[in-house]
Amino acid sequence: MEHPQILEREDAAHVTLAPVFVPQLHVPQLQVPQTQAKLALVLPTLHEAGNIQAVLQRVRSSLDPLGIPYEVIVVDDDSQDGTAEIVHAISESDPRVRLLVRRNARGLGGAVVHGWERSEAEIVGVIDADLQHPPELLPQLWKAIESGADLALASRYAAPGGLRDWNPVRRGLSRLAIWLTQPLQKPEIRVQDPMTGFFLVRRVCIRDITIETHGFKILLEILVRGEVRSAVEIPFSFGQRKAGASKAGIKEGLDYIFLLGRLWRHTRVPWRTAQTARNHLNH
Ligand SMILES: Nc1nc2c(ncn2[C@@H]2O[C@H](COP(=O)(O)OP(=O)(O)OP(=O)(O)O)[C@@H](O)[C@H]2O)c(=O)[nH]1
Ligand SMILES: [Mg+2]
Repeated sequence: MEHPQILEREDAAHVTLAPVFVPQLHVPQLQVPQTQAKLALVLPTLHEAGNIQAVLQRVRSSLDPLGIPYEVIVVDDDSQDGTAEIVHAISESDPRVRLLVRRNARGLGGAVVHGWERSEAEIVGVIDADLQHPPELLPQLWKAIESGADLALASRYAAPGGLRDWNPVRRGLSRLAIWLTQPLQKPEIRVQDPMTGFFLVRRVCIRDITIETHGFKILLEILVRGEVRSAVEIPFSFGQRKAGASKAGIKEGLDYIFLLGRLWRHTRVPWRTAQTARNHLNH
């Protein structure tokens, strides 16, 4: 019997190999389960002891029927009002609820990024903890992502959404703030509510950007600087906070103006070259 020759790479090109008979084995088709993308939903909290139990209950009741892997991450900035203790007690009986306490940091945007960075989930999201965002909208947002959207947002401006209880001044300022974003937004994914605090996004779309951690409006930054190719708006009515006080004030307004300034500068250079900094979201 002739032994197979070991050919040098150069020789191999000149050799015509005889066809080899490979017996066809009839292996039964194995059903390989599709790996389901995981959701990490962050609830940023600052003094939300009066709301956190109810919101966690409603979030879990909304996500459970979907049968998806998920984790709910409460990022509390050392509220000292019992918020952390309530979340800790719930997390003892449900490991999908996680508590992260930041001791020497403040800021909504930073809290959200902090939570996203400490998860491996492919889909990340955020919802306010004061029940102004109805958790019952989560299945619709999730379905939009599952159907292929890069980003799904709960929109106060897509009809028939609304700002039920806002006074005319706040309504006007909100409209003005949104109008200012129009030239910044990419035309192909321009949305009506780029400042909502309730949305889900594919992690891959934000892995190459650094999100400003002291901002209040991280969605706008994601829309302008991220790699989002499609966005779906699900309308909803913005409710009243159930308990506690608002943290949105003059400082947040000023932060927003600075954010617009930075994003204006960003849009003057090509998308790609502006995205040099990498953050830790790059899983
Ligand atoms: N961890 C953390 N969470 C914050 C901070 N500021 C606000 N939050 C949370 O972010 C969410 C939104 O804050 P709100 O004060 O309700 O702001 P808003 O909804 O724009 O304003 P209102 O309509 O007046 O309630 C809530 O869940 C807050 O508890 C912060 O500095 N750190
Ligand atoms: Mg609120």
